[in-house]
Amino acid sequence: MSPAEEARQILTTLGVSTSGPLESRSPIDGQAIGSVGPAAIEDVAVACAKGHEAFLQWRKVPAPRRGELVRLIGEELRAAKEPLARLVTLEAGKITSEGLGEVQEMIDICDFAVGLSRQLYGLTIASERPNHRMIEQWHPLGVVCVITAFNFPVAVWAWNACLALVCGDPVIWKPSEKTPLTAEAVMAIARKALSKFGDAPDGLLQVVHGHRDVGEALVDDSRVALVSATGSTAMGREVGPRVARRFGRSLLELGGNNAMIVAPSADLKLAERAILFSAAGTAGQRCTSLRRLIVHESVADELVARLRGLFDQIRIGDPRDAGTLVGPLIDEAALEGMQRALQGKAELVEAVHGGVYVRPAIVEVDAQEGVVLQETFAPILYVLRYRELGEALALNNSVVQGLSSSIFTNDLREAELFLSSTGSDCGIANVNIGPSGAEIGGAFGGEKETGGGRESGSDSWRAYMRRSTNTINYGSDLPLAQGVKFEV
Ligand code: UN1
Repeated sequence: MSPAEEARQILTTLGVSTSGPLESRSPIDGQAIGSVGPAAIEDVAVACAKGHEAFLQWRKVPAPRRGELVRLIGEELRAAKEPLARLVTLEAGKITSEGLGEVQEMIDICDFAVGLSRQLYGLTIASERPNHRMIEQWHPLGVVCVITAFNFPVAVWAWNACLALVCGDPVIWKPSEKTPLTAEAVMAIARKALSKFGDAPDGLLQVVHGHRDVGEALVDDSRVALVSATGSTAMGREVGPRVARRFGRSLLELGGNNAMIVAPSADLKLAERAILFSAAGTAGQRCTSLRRLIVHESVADELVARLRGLFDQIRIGDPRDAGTLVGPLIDEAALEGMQRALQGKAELVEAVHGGVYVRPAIVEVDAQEGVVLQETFAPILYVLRYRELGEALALNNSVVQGLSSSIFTNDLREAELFLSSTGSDCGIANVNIGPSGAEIGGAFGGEKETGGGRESGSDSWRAYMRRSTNTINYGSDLPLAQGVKFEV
């Protein structure tokens, strides 16, 4: 079936009907599979006003009741898992298993957020004054704008939206203009949950489509309390200062240039599998994709030879076919980026249907310089060699990005050093697994030009709430802090 026909069927099943001048093209064959109407700048202001109205209501709903809405969203996602995953495959080009994995990631964060809705704990703090008590409470923050990228067209919304909802915040979603249909599908699924929930305010979950101007209008609107943006470092460099100018908050999840160190004691069979998935999986289009392999010289020849053999066997093609491991790049521009990095040497696989299909590349380099320092959103694995672990750590850390990293070693000292304060400087550091494919339970994000934000698990929820510090005097005196005397 053509992607267009299949998309039409899925959209009908999910009850989505859209039209408009913003076309969505399937990377499978480069053909249009549907379209949506982009928002006008005035629509953004209306969305923000509606969002703010919703906030005034939603913040009064008890958090465990807000969790009930997220529980219902999780149920609807379970019911729609298969068609939504297929739509992700059609619109983003992910293989079937990864499309399903992405929707599972949404379900997982729903479960996490439901539990969290009863655990938005504050603190009790010892006061220095007699008959005083200090506490810290967490309150809803306001409208959250979620800007997402094409490569995780639905899961990243869920990481943000599920936490925002239980924290008491409405969400306005600006999806990538390359993946508007999956966003519409998610909204249709969410609407089912909203109608079962009953009395949620209008404007609690909204989507606005469009290009840069729409994103900018959202970023500049002072009713948006938090802008959570996933995308390139260049995008974050624009968004961060714009939000800061109006003293809004931002949560940035930007580029990665993730490395793996393979030490002499590594289990090479395990390392090979991890490298294959993290470098070639998702056609190298994850922010966590493995881009730099730093291998000890004693195992480099053997490992690189084995990897070349494996990379030659990778089945590349229609991501819907069983057995395909690597689907298409998102578009021609992605191919241009890959060609720039490889000086025109990217190996094109006979275009199965008219999409852009490339063979993941392995490039051995002598030094970490030039393109190796940049994030090219395509399946290119640079290989560097090292002699001493200190050298490998320095290579791992001497790029401007700081998202994810990993080491393969069976030496406890090396593993612990890698995870220590003088080891990897990334937000994510793994041992004996690759840098990609994180679970939702951990905080996700990275340092340096990756933007510093943390989404998803652990205590990332705090970014979606405001902290209130309260001191309560239950005595009949008024002692001042620091022993200050002030009496007439
Ligand atoms: C992204 O590429 O923007 O850790 C997110 C991973 C996924 C999320 C990637 N869970 O690879």
